[in-house]
Parts: sequence; C-alpha cells; structure tokens
Amino acid sequence: MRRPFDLSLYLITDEGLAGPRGVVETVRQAIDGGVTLVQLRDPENKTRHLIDTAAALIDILRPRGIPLIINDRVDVALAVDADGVHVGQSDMRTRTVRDLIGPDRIIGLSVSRVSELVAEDIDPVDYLGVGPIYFTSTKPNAPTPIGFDGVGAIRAASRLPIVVIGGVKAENGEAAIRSGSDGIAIVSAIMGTADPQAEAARLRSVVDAAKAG
Ligand code: TZP
Ligand code: MG
Repeated sequence: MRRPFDLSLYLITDEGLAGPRGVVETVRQAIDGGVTLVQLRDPENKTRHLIDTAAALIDILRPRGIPLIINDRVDVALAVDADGVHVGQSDMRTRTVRDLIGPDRIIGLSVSRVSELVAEDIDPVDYLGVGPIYFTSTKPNAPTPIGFDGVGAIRAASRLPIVVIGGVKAENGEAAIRSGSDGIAIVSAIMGTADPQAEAARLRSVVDAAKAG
C-alpha cells in the first residue's frame, strides 16, 4: 500500500540557507511548527553526507509520522528506507523510479506546464510539484515562472494532488490554495529564517485557514 502523505506544508531542505544551525536542527524546529512532509534536496554534497543527513532526518521524522522524500537520488532513498523520491523533468523517468523503489513509496514529479502531463510519465506519480510560481534565487535556473494562473491550468488537467513551489510564503499562501493546490512547498521562507518553528506555524495556519475557507 502507498505510504500516506499530506502536502499541506512541504519543507524542502537547503544546507546553505540552514547555515550553522544545520539542516537537521532546522527541520527539527520546523516540524514543531507544523510541517507535514519533508524533502531532502542537496544537489551539491557527496553521497555519504546525503545518506547520513537522510538517516538523521528519518530518526526525527518517523516517530512523528512525517514522511521523508529524497530529491532525485533513488539510491539514497533506498539506502535509508526513505518514504519516496522526487524527480524533475530531466531526472530518471518515473516508471524507472517506480521499478526501483517498489509500489509502496511515494513519487513526486516537477511540472511547469500542461504539456508535461504525459500519461506514461504521470502514471507512476503520486503528486505533482508545480512551479516555479515566482522567480526565486533559491533555484535561479528553474523554468520561467508560471504564476497561479499556470497552476490553475495544471489543476484542470490532472487529478493528482498538487503542491506549488517557488517564491511561496505566508503572504501568498492563501492564493496558492485558492489556485487549486493541496499545499505549499517552501525552501527559503523556513530554511533561511531565524525562527523556523514560528515561521512554519505561521505558514501552516495560513494553509489550514485557506483550506477551511
Ligand atoms: N524548484 C522550483 S523552485 C524551487 C525548487 C526547488 C526553489 C523554491 O525555493 P523558495 O526559496 O521556496 O522560493
Ligand atoms: Mg531533480
């Protein structure tokens, strides 16, 4: 059975933004604020460092029932028994990811336009990461920003759960949910802030209120 997940407040790690506080401590504080899902994203570091970080994250997340998704690295996900893998348009094909990680783990796919909703790529996928909504210096080489109108087009074209990413913060969280998204994916607004717990709590209350309204 597919492992359950909640996209409401999806924290994506960034070691540079975490600074001396570190990724694991930043995540520990943020989950106390209400993060519902965590992705380890680290395109820079060596494999052993990724595995050590992933294992440390699982130690704090699993007792709370919060899944850990690994960006791109199927080998790292399997090495630590993570809950899923997130891939982009030029990463491993999703059907290959599914073959490797089995039926129970979660697969996320980044899309920025409707033309990327190709059936054979989408079939193995459990949720879509949609964006970037706005330009963000966290990923300056990301595709052209699509705004919330772009999210609406993808929402209309797919039944999969959606989480929006790219320049999302408390101020536009309500608009994100109104665009048809099931949650918000956040890097800098949590990883790069002085009080990750307080910021996560603020973001979570925006999402919960928008979903209730
Ligand atoms: N993919 C598209 S935009 C992005 C990623 C990983 C970065 C989002 O970072 P931020 O700081 O939440 O805008
Ligand atoms: Mg990738």
